[in-house]
Amino acid sequence: MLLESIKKPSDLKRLNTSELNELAAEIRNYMLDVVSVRGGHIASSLGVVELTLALHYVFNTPKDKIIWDVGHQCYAHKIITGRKDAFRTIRTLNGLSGFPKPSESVYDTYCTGHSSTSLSLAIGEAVANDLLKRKNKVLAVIGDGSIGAGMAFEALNQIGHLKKDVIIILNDNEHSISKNVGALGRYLMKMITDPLYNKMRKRSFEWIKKIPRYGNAISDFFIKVEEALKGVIIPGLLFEELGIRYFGPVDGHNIEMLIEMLSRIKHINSGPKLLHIITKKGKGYEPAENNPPKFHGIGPFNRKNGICINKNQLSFSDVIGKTLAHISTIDKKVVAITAAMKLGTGLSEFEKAAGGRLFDVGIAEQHAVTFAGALASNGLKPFISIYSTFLQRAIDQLIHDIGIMKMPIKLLIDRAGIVGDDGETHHGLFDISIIKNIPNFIFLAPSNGEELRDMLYYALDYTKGPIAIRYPRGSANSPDLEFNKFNKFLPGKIKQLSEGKDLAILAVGDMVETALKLNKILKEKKIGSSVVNILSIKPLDLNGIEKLVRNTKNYITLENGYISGGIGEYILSNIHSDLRKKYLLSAGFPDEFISHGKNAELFKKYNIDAESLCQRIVKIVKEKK
Ligand SMILES: Cc1ncc(C[n+]2csc(CCOP(=O)(O)OP(=O)(O)O)c2C)c(N)n1
Repeated sequence: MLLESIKKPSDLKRLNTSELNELAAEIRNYMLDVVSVRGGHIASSLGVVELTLALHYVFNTPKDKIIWDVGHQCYAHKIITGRKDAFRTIRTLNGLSGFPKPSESVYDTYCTGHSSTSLSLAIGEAVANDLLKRKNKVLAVIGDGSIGAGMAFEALNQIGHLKKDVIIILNDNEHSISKNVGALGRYLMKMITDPLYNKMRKRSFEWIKKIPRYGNAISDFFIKVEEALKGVIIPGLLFEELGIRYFGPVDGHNIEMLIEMLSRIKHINSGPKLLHIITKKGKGYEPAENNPPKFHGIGPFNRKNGICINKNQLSFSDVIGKTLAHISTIDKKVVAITAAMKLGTGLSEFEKAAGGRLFDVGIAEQHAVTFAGALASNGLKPFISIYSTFLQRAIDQLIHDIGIMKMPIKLLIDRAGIVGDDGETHHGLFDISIIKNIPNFIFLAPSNGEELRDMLYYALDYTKGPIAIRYPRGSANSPDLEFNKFNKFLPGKIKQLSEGKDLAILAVGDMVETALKLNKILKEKKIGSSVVNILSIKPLDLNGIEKLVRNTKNYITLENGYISGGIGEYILSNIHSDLRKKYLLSAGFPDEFISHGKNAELFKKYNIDAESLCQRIVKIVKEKK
């Protein structure tokens, strides 16, 4: 096994091309072994094995810096940078992160997880290099999906302007998670298939082969000649026009060619360069090659046939897709919007029913929100679904383009709360504190699929302003739900689920389940509790809460979000002052970034599972006496 001998990237340098290819196969095999058990972002990682080897072979990492955009494709990088054995623990509590993390390794330049940050980081590095008189190389590896995001364009704008020594590797596999969308994607596709571009590709490779690896004066001369020629062959080439020298497209699975190209590009010291490589998402594993969206981010699967191991229960996202699919047939004003997350948000179901009324805007959360605002202002009914963590990108749009003008969008906040194995870049812990503070919003949190469905029907006909609904990852606990029926829902009313005089448990969203478990455990200790499902974060039923708390000895709040700025804090500062002394605790997450692990493990770690809460309550009550 060659892999056993690779303890650090410099070990690659003694391998020849055929050994590097052998190593690539071993890495794929190992990755599949681990990820079929742990789950993870296998398709993107399988696609960049050769690229990873070529980059570490040609460049002098960690001095030269590789910045992986999103970072979900970093598995081969982790394996060859001294973390081969630890890779078995990926995405588990206290194990390796599924994304680059500088605290884990000097080879991980930045924490990433959200897309399209690599180009800004790279130009920042390059400017710092200049100012600090450092000579190292800076590389950003960005996919064809991620380069379409606004933030990447903003960085390209500056990169082309400043003309610093930045190397961009554009990893083009024609996919974001699903098939890539948008005009830039179309443009890249044209480059790959158009005969004119193909001619230019050959020429680009021939010319770069003529650039001497050493000797700046000579290479400058060759660059000028090549530039003049490129200008004649394809005057409108987007990147060239922006001031970024374009090379490619080349086969991203051909290690020899990658090494050749990268070695020569490395020695062009002036100005930004972009190497366009073509890869296959899921390369080397047939089920993933055949279905890249399924294997983009996947739970444990049977390695032999690619079938997922966990049985599919109806998730909150499924409820969204199925309910909206039905609603779309009865109301033609309904449209749905996704920012490159059609599958994860359940909206592929809507697409089947409503076809042209699903808009996938690409990785463009900010644009998605403002776009939805304009649709709403024209009388359409936009349901826009975004994961809580990615919605952080669009906070200004929610305030400026939606809140102020009371645009009646229906904002579906998926993966709200902790999301488990993806960890700190992906937990959705900020939305409560932000959205409940934007005036004019109604803000709801169902605890199960039935409530979510009823809220969707309510949102359909609500036109006075925006409605946001937050719901977690995972099972909606509503197995036989029907989507063409609903119960009338009205915001601003709590729902009491049990009665007890000792403690009021005020719970939001998926924490209602924890509250019910807690109620049972407390009962065994002869402590009676009233469990309350808050349902409506805004307007909050403060009267209902006060009435209930008045009749119980103490109260606590439970939410899947940060304590600071959360609902518990809000209730404590707004509840009648007489009742404040009944407050015991606000359960939620403390002021720190929450790492990865199973949700249950994380709740336990932060003492917000039912058993820990019971112990905390008993202790506080004792201390109070
Ligand atoms: C701001 C943001 N929105 C959405 C996502 C979810 N997401 C993760 S990877 C990905 C697709 C990236 O496509 P591409 O850059 O082409 O990389 P590939 O996986 O195809 O290699 C998306 C949409 C994200 N990470 N960040």
